[in-house]
Amino acid sequence: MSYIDLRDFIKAIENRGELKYVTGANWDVEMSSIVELIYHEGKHPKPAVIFDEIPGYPRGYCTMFGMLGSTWRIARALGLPEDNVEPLKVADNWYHRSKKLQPIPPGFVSSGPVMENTDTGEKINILRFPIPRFHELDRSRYFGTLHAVIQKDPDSGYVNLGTYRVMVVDKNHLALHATWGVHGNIIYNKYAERKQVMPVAIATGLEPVLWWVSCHMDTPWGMSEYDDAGAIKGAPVEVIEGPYSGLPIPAWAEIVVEGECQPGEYVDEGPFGEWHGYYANRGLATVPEPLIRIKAVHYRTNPILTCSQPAVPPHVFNLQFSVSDAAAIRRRLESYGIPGVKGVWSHYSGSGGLFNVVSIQQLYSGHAVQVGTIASQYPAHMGAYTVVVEEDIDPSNLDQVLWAMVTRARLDRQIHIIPNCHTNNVHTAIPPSEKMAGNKQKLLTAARVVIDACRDLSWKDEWYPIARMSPELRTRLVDKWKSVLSGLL
Ligand SMILES: Cc1cc2nc3c(=O)[nH]c(=O)nc-3n(C[C@H](O)[C@H](O)[C@H](O)COP(=O)(O)O)c2cc1C
Ligand SMILES: [Mn+2]
Repeated sequence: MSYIDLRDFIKAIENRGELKYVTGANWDVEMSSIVELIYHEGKHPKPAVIFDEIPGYPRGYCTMFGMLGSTWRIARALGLPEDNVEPLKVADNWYHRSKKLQPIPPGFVSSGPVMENTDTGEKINILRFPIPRFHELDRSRYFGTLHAVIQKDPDSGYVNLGTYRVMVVDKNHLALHATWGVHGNIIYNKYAERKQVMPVAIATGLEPVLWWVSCHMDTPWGMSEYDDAGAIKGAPVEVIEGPYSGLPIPAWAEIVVEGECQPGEYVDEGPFGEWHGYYANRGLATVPEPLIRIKAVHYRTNPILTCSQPAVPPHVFNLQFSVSDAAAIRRRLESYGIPGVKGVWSHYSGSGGLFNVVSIQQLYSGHAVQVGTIASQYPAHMGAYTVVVEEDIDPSNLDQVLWAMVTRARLDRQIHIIPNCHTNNVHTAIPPSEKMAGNKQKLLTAARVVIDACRDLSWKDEWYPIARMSPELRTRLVDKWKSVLSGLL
């Protein structure tokens, strides 16, 4: 990989012309909202944004948003070809590369840049960093939004990295929000049931591969995201044994917090605007979540706090989920031995993960339903629509997908509602009253829908001809009528 840390990656972004420096923006909703404007309303490719000279903070204490907000940045981060960075091409390249990866465990080193400064005891003050408050209705500032929460499974000893938002409680306490079913929640519950203290580390200012593996659902339970990151990087991730937690912490991160959760210690968390554009846990009410007591903060000189701004899509991290989910779904279909899959895309206006399209060459009856049903279960935590289209439809082109949906499906037969699938407490169509039993959260399920937008193979010989110009006519026309068409197409 051509970069070792975030700073190296930033240099490459700058050389490419995809970096924007902004000075003078406030930590209180200004930085995040500027990013929201760019990502919701701006033109592609959208820049990574570094904020410096944040009022109340020393020059050099920066934040960075949009690390992987363009297809070129994703391609560069994952070691993919950079000549064609069309979204579907990048997803396709990632699918082919990800199939061949072999895990590489992390390598321990005695020290690294993150140890340039360490605060402990009275010196601990998490607010020494320009931590944003992200949305106008958020109550608190969030330290962890583009980061890894590092925990060890007490049974197997495997080390998990996951992006679970981390709220500032006060200068030496944080709150952890790991929803049901995510690996960090499973691990937390094990310590809590045994009434044991859980060591935890939070690393931010990550290089892009560590961020990629931490926030996507692709790494299975029991496999360390460190090993997955090593596979992508082609070399072990350098880690230091955290002096206060015993956990392996990334040597090249910008900031690492070491801390612990005491059994039974909770604190009010939220509200926080989420990835699908809503305050969806219990609306604007707070929810008790595990408290983290900070034991030590390690950081580089002039640290860069990396951030994500969840918002109404399209937002700053939708694109990377489109690429990751597309490849993950395709590999899962393949692992079932299913033939004929031509392409997969997860639409970013579907919040990333909630509107997924698979194109297939139909090879047998029921093929589309088989594909759709399996694909519908990824991502595991929450799902909505999976649309299966034929191979003449580009799954990333919503115009084409909609055309197939409205013309090729017999609606009474080809929309399949699968009830009782897993969902979690941030489902936006379940009212708050149904999420609670007294003051206890209920376990929830919800339906997922498979739309088979493929023509029925059983009368293939009679399919209505398509009134679409042939590729030959197109090529001839574009050539002959260049003078009329140039600038119009
Ligand atoms: C910006 C961002 C914020 C996220 N916040 C949370 C969160 O607060 N809680 C959570 O459970 N998952 C959150 N996720 C999703 C998890 O990171 C994702 O499910 C990941 O797979 C978790 O790792 P795991 O599979 O090891 O559990 C977030 C993802 C992103 C990109
Ligand atoms: Mn995991």
